[in-house]
Amino acid sequence: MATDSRTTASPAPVAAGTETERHIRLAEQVTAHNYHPLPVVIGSAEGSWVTDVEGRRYLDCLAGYSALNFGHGHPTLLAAAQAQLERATLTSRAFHNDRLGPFCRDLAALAGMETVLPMNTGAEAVETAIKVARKWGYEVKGVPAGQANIVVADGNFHGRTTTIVSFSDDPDARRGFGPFTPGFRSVPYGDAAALEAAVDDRTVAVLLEPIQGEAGVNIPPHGYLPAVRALCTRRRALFIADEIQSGLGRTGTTFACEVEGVVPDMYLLGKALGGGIVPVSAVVSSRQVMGVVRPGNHGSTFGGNPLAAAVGHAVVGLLQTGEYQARAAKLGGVLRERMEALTGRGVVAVRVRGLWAGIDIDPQLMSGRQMCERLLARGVLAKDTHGSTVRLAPPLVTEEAELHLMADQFTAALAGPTD
Ligand code: IF1
Repeated sequence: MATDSRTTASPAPVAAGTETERHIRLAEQVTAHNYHPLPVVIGSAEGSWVTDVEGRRYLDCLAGYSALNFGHGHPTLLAAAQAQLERATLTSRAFHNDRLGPFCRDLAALAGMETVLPMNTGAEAVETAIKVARKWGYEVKGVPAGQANIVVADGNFHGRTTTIVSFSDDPDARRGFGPFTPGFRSVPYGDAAALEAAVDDRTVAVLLEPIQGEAGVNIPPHGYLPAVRALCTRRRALFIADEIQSGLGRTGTTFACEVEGVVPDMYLLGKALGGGIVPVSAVVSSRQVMGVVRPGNHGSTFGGNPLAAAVGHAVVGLLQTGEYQARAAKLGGVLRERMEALTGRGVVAVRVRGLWAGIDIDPQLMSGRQMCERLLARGVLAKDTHGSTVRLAPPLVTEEAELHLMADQFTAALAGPTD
């Protein structure tokens, strides 16, 4: 794995006649415009680094929105995938396969839970959790049929399906996609009193990100998650923690909920569970909750396939040692120190948990997108989120020297664009 990380790109604007321009032009012609990517065309990747089609290298500080916690091409994960590719990749759930059981056993144990329902994307895990919580509400809690409600938080991001955007407050995610799925109510994130007021006898679940990712690494007040846990226990509602982005080592612990000693009734996992190689997601819970699901209720063509299970199992193996969680916690201190030093120098606020940061750029200075364009020119890949926030989520394999390199370029980018 290349670790010579001293060189960084200094990409010029997209020059005519280059490979970069050719690829971007082709993509604009033949793909739907549901994204506005930065003008870089990645050809290869290793560890925390990617190389574009012009041969320029960039430090990847987005890491696939935390799907690449273990970096690009982690040797253990590649080996697991390559070995399984030559054995069996898909069997459907009409039959058993020899990878699913060991994966689910060890994932459940990692989460301190009993049962796993394997899916593929994060949104599928969220949709699965909504269905299971509703069915549990009717069959176990005794909510009248069709009357279940689920409480969510303002500023949430749980995926892009029609039901999920039904409870989003992002106009761009909702406009033009109605009619929407009923049965959801939203309250201010971090406000335990508002949550308590919203929960009633027909509330089957509270669905929250322990730290809101798309909202800009929005960390709730200390005590909020324990209050959610206590409320859900008291009102017999399921606490569903969406750890699809915050989980699997990103925040310095296996799950973000851990930092306040909270155990939800369901973990929703995805992104890094697939090692950045295949889509793997899962709902992890107790037998009592998952017991409401019976054959024919739910499933998917690829959910629990042997290739996904083999990679997911290797990911669980990496997390069992605690090594990556410890790295994220330790290096997160470096990230915090370097970013907080920029407060008042173009940065107005910094939020850090583990190797995950939301940096609010002074909107008077530039937008988050402009900052990401400046970082691109300095060989650092990052993604803005709403307004002028830049999200930083480098792979957990990133070296301390690489974090300092990123921070040096971040500091320089605040001062001005490359000449
Ligand atoms: C895009 C955002 C991040 C998630 C949480 C569920 C899902 C996600 C907490 C759904 C997915 C992705 C989606 C991707 C970009 C990225 C994203 F900007 F969209 F909001 F990370 F913040 N729960 N987040 O973060 O998982 O179905 O995508 O596998 O849609 O552009 P998915």
